[in-house]
Amino acid sequence: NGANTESRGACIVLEGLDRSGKTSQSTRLVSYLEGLGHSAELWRFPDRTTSVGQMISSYLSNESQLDDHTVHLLFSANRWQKRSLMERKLKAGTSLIIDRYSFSGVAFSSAKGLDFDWCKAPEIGLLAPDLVLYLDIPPEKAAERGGYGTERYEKLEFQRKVADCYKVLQDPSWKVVDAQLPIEEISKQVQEVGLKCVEQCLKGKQLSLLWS
Ligand code: Z5A
Repeated sequence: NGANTESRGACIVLEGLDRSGKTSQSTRLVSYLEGLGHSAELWRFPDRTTSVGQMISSYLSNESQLDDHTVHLLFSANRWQKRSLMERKLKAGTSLIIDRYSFSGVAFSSAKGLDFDWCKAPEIGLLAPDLVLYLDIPPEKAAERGGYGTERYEKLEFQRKVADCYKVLQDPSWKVVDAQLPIEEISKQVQEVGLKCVEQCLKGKQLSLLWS
């Protein structure tokens, strides 16, 4: 019904604390969709391959220092760098499974104490995902998984604050999955809602923008 509801790929975002299993689950979802003959790609933010992504990467590994506002805008710019490609891929029928997106941007920066609405502002106008899968795990349990490395945010106290900020962001459309279940069990749930979303977008669904 109408020119704006042409068949397209789905934009599916996985969010959650560090070690919640986003990478494992997004990889599995892409394989599953491809196995069914769908065109799907795995994306992640930060995308460390772009020029802005390299600045973020050196900041995360503590090789450089940046003001909190500056780094927030870099994370956002990193998404803006990919926006037009994202739109082209979706319109060409490829589904994008994205490991972290604007929600990470707002959750991590507001956990540092930056104003919540200020954090949301630079994300306005980016493509809104068709589905957000939130891998829910208590920070203490996530920390037990192989322990944290040396990256900047890999500390329990900070992850607790991030978890609280994610709660503020969460809306009823999010699919919350218990990330403490066995990997296979989580995959089944992710595949079920993921496939439904892909099929719905194939039938035709209008692209929308953050935050509306
Ligand atoms: N950041 C930001 O500040 N602003 C932004 O806009 C964006 C990001 C986009 C980048 O992290 C950092 O940037 C991140 C947020 C911030 N900082 N933190 N924290 P990243 O994306 O490069 O790294 P990560 O998200 O922290 O990834 P991760 O540590 O690899 O976690 P994961 O992808 O969620 O989990 P995983 O690799 O799939 O699994 C972790 C381990 O748990 C692994 O050993 C698995 O085998 C195991 N695992 C997974 N699932 C299970 C289950 N179900 N049971 C038991 N064990 C499991």
